[in-house]
Order: sequence, then C-alpha cells, then structure tokens
Amino acid sequence: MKTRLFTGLLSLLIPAMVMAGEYNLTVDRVEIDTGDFVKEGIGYNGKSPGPVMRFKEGENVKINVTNNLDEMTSIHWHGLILPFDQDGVPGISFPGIKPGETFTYEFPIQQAGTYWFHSHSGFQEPDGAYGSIVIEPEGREPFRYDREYVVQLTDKHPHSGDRIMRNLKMMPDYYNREQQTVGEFFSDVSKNGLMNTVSDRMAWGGMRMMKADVEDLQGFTGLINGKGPDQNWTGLFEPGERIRLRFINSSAMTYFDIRIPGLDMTVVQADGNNVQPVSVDEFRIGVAETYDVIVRPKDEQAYTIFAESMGRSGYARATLAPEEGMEAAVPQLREPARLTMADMSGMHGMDHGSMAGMDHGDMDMSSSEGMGGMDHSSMEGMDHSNMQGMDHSTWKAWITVPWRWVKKKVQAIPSTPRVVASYLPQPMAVSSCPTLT
Ligand SMILES: [Cu+2]
Repeated sequence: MKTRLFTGLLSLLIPAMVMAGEYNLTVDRVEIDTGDFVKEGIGYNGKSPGPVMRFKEGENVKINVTNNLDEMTSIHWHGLILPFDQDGVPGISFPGIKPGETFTYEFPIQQAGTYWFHSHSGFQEPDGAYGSIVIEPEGREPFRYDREYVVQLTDKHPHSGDRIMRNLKMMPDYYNREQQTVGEFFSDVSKNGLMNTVSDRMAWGGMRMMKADVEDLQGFTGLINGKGPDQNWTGLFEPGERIRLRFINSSAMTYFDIRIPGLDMTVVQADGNNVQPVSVDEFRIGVAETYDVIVRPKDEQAYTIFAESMGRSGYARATLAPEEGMEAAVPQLREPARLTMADMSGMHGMDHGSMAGMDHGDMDMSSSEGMGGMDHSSMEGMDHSNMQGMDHSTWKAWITVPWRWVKKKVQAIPSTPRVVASYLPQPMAVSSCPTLT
C-alpha cells in the first residue's frame, strides 16, 4: 500500500519537474508617440513595442493572449520551433483570436537566443504589434557579458499599414523621396557625356526600374525600443563592462546599417544562433533579422547607437551612457546609394513570384547563365516570346550601344506600360517575415 502511494506521488511529481511558465499578453489599441508625430496603433500589454518575454530553454510555456481589439488577431513567434497550430495566420494553421477572446498558446522551448514576436493579421505588425523574446540557454553561454539590452528597431510611418499598401499598389514609388532629378541628369551629362547618360536613362526606363529604388517606404521615423531619435532611448553601463546588445529589426520595410562610433562590436549571435565571434564597426540588419553584439565601453562617456536606413532617408538613434541624460554626437546621414546595372545582374536566386504581367520581350537573352535559381513559377502573363536564354551581361551593353539601337528598342516598348502589377510589393505581413520560421 505504502509503495503504491509512493509511486502515485512520484508520478504526480515527475510532470511538475518539467519547468512550466505561464504568461499573459493583451492586444490593445495604444498611442504611439515617436517624438515627430503621435498616432493610434496596436500594442501588447498596453504598449508598443510589447514586453520582452523571457523564457528558459527546456520549459513548457503557456501564453494566454487576450484580444482587446475589435478585429481578429494572431501571433507569430518569429524564429521559434513549435507545433504548426501554435502559430500562423488565422484560418490557415489555427482559427485566429476573435475580438474579446483569449487563446492559449502552449509549446516547449527548444532553443535559446534572441527572437521576437508580432501579429500575423493584416497590418497590425507595422501598426505597432511586436515585442521581443529572450531565451536563456540550459547550459552556459559561450561568451561573457555583464549586462544586456534588447535594441528593437522599427520604421514608424505616420500612415497606417493598409494606407501604405494601398498607395504602393497604385504607385510603387509613392514614398520615394530620392528620385533622380533633371539636375542629376545634367551633372551626369557633364561627367559621362550626353549619349552615355541618355542611353543609361533609357536602359533603366526600359526595365521599368529606378536607380533610386532602394527603399519602398520613406518618410518614417526610426524607433529604438519605441523611442524616436529625439526621445533617445538610453542604456546605462559602468565603464569596463561587457554589454550584450540584442538587435532586432522589427521594421515593416527598412534595412538598417548600424554602428556605434567609438566602439567595436563583436557579433556573437545571428538569428538566435551562436556564431564564431567577429569584430565589426558596422553591420547591416535586414527586416526581421536579429544580431547579438558585445561592446565594451571603457571610458566614462556617452556613445550613440546609430542605425541609418539603407536608403539613407532616415535613422534610429539611441545612447549607451554611464548616466541618464548624457549624449554623444549624432552622425550625419550619408549620401543615398544609387542602384547600378551590376545590382540588376546580381539577381541570382531572385524570386519574381509577384512580377505578374512583366514583359521581357525586348531582352536579348542568348544564354541562361547568370540567372541560377530564379523562380518564374508564378509569373502570370509574362511574355517570354523573344527570350532565347537569358544573359544579363547584355543589359550592360545597353549603356554603350549606339543611340539608334537604343531608340529602336525604346520604341518597341508598348506605349501603355503593362506596369503596375509588376511593381507590386510583397504584402507587408509576409515581407516582415522572410524566414517564416
Ligand atoms: Cu516574423
């Protein structure tokens, strides 16, 4: 009898030995103040960004998500390994969380590192519905640090996500503030000659491309942990400490180039995976990526974390300092980059899935080299009639070909361009989630 009682008690205890954590999240309408503008958005637990969720590798988590919106919501646990029905878009892998409803996500934590979460419904994520995840490993970290901060970036625009999408669908360069100008044409003429400049412009026009097409969304305010450049989020340190910065790019569209003038950064983790440490003075973070770096400020001074957008149209800024209120110089934005023909021929592995209606009829494609891995599977309406093997090296020739040849080619382009569809950006909910893990 005693033995049976003991075994019974033991069996009750064993499941309890697996760590379990229970967490609550509410999805709320919130006010977002960037310092440049104030707008209504969506957040978690009353704030945008939402909280830092701290899990432990090996624990089973239960996360009760209560939807206080008047629309459906859902959460994507970005980068986490979990059962399919604990993630995803409403109606695809799970039913979604209806207004007023609480859904309990439940999954084991099988990894460690820096991750994040965001809404997977409509444009809630660009509207503010994102937060960060920090998972402590079961064993020791392979690197040392004395303190850590999450540094979560976003590109907050005064327009709502669905308005941005509507505008981009009508006009792909709607938000582009770095268009080429007549002035630039004349300065190119004086540098490269009239014929070269004209044929260059014709070549780009022929491809329906723009050299200035580096960023789809300009006019945003870069935020770090919800703070605009003037609000200056600040992380404190004692000189000599090693600080782990967990960078997360939660932007809808913006790639950032990050540097901390005066400090070397040692990258120790990428997308939650430990990497061979590498020391850099600047790194580029794509949409949805995470990078962990360690810095060691030795002086009693402030340092600026400067995150400049890839198109140089905006930035996010924060500070590391020994005391609240200290600040360092903020660098100027550098000159915006222009795309070149080399960028156009570097399209290996590019997915043209959304280029419906594109007309490649005027391209002379004598070899299929150079387009390895291209996915043409969903290019509806594409005219391949004159494509005999594609060779992008001929695109370069467009720059130097005689004027008459260019003119002929240009005239061959239909006067009503079959355009808009070919420029359709990926829906933002998808582009904010390139790895869909
Ligand atoms: Cu994601």
